[in-house]
Amino acid sequence: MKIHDIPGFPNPLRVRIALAEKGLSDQVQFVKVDLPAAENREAAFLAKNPTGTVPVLELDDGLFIGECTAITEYIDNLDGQPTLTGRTAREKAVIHMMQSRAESELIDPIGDYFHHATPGLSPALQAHKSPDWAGREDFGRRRRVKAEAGMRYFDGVLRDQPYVAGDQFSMADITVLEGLVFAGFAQIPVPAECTALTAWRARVEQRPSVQNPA
Ligand SMILES: N[C@@H](CCC(=O)N[C@@H](CS)C(=O)NCC(=O)O)C(=O)O
Repeated sequence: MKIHDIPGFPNPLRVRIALAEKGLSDQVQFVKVDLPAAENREAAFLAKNPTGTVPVLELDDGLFIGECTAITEYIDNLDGQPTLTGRTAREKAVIHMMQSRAESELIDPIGDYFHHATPGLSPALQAHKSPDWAGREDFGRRRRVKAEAGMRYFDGVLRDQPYVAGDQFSMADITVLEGLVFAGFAQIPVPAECTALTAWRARVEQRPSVQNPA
């Protein structure tokens, strides 16, 4: 299988950490997509993923799968022994609930802030981000406020349990972690009072998969 992405970026890292967790790092061929040059907005890439985002998984039969959650589900279930996405109906439901919150309350609003209220990645890519929309900076700032509220929400969660979805590390932890990494790029600090979130981050950053992603 192939993964179309760019190394070191937060959403690609979500899948690269999952691959390392599953011991599948050497099963994948990576194809670099030049985001600063807006290659992801060209027709050839949009044919693979109409949303124009990376990562994209390409299976050997030619099927393209976008979205980190879907890609993680695929790689986690390849060996029939999922460790990141839940085994029972209950585990799956809770992990997907927290994964969805990690996206809607944290990593997605941070991305919106980055692209709408800062210079973003490059002029070439920014040209695709609603340049004529007068309210874009205000939108970006509101998304930052939402992301900061998301940090406080996850801090509260982690005061009561060791991992984002309960007692076990899961894909929701990977998403919150990369949300915080993205916040660093976007220069959104974690509020000082979020001590449980900061302590959890220090702990999960010690995992071999985070230290050495695919
Ligand atoms: N919901 C998507 C988000 C992917 C995403 O936003 N990726 C960023 C890189 S970190 C991207 O491709 N940005 C390019 C753009 O927005 O044009 C997923 O889960 O895969």
